[in-house]
Amino acid sequence: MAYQKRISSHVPQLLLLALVLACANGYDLKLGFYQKTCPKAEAIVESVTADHISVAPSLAAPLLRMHFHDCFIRGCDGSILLDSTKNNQAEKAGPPNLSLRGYQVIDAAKTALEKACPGVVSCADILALVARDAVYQIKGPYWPVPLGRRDGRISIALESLTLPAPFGNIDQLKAQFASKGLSVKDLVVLSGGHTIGTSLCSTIAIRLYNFTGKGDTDPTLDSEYVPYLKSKCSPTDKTTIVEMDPGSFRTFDERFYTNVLKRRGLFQSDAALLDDKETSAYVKLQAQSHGSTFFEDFAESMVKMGQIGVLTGSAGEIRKHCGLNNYS
Ligand code: HEM
Ligand SMILES: *[C@@H]1O[C@H](CO)[C@@H](O)[C@H](O)[C@H]1NC(C)=O
Ligand SMILES: CC(=O)N[C@H]1CO[C@H](CO)[C@@H](O)[C@@H]1O
Repeated sequence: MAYQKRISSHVPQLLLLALVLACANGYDLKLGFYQKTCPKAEAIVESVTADHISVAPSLAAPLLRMHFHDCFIRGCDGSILLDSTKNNQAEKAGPPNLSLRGYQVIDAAKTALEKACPGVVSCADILALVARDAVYQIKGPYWPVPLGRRDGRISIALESLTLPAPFGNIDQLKAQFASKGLSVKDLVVLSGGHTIGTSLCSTIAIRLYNFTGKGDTDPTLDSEYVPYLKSKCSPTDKTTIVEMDPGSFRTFDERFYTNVLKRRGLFQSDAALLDDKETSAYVKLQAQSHGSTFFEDFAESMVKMGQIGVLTGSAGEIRKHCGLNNYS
């Protein structure tokens, strides 16, 4: 109920966004794609996601990140969901996978959907919906999800190394986003996803303890913040996690930008947002205006991200199990 009420308060913006989508040429996905073939599809995913997020709200972050990883490798085709096989190490087995979790939510939604309408709803669409519903469930922004993605058959561990790296500089990040058809604005807006969730200490160890190989700390990191991070993360720690946005890591808000502006972004890739005129202007604007346009911007950029390299029509397949190709 609360869910419905919160959506209706966003109706004007959502209608506008939906209109923009409907008018945009070249997009093969459609809002309400399953209306005839599986009318309850979106409601089923929403309900399964709510069941999980209500008991484990911290799953929203890795589920959002999972959708990002899926879209950046081979397009949003569910390739991140495929399991490794005897002859193939899948994306899941790549180094950035270590902290991805929440696959059980996707599988639970798939099981419910296969019961309601077998062979109809793709795993790639399920992931796109779950990411949206999970973020909305923790009171983040809501965005319309055009559907009709089909599932890819290929997933290669090594390709996960092409994801943007936490030590990427601004030029690298801009180029990586541009190669997916995403703008500089999309980069700074979507980086705001780091307002929720956690990171492994090992991801920031070099930045804290051996930045240039001389036992030093990244000088761009707020020196008053360094002792806090060091107290959480020892140099060799492989398992501890730190909050991306301390004190507010479960809340989807503009605090990411406040942190970055204070030079407390956890990754070099977050700090790098201060190294470009457009991205740093956006960081400042959101930090100083308490995120005046962050939710709308995030919604818009997520819709764009969700369209990267999608398979539609008769390409790919509708997997029966999200971890397996149908004929593997
Ligand atoms: C701009 C390039 C990006 C880089 C370099 C990057 C890098 C990372 C890294 C290294 C982690 C922590 C992994 C770990 O050690 O546990 C992480 C976590 C996360 N990322 Fe990103 N990311 C980027 C963009 C995005 C985007 C576009 C989104 C979604 C819109 C996103 C959402 C998240 C979330 C929610 C987490 C927390 C996951 C959790 O709590 O388990 N990131 N990211
Ligand atoms: C720091 O980096 C240097 C150069 O890469 C390396 O030789 C040294 O072993 C590292 N120190 C630690 C404590 O990892
Ligand atoms: C769950 C899973 O597949 N984990 C793998 C993540 O990647 C590392 C190596 O990069 C593997 O050792 C894990 O088994």
